[in-house]
Amino acid sequence: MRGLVAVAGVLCVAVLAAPAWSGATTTPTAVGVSEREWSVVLGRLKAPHGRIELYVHNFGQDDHNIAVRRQGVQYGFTGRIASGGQTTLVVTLKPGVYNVFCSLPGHRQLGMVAKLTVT
Ligand SMILES: [Cu+2]
Repeated sequence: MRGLVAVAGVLCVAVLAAPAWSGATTTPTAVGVSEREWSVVLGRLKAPHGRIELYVHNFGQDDHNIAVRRQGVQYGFTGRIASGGQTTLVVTLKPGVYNVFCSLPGHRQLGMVAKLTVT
């Protein structure tokens, strides 16, 4: 009986460790995002498709936010982030090139945009 329990335990571990059947990326990818006047800098420029966690930090003196958009479709956005503040934005993205930018009026035009390539 004790041996049966041990085998069952090993099977459980094997199932948990097995890769996802879908083939999709299951481990979220963290991407740091630094904002200031007037730039958006990404900690990495490429990320595998799937769940992506953007850790956004506003190093600027003004309020900013972050939006993720591709070909006119918005995939996520945050509220205003005060100077010195930070927030996390979780998005699920397919392969493609996305604009990560501040959507407060005029800020993108001033340079607060970066491109994230999802592979
Ligand atoms: Cu801004």
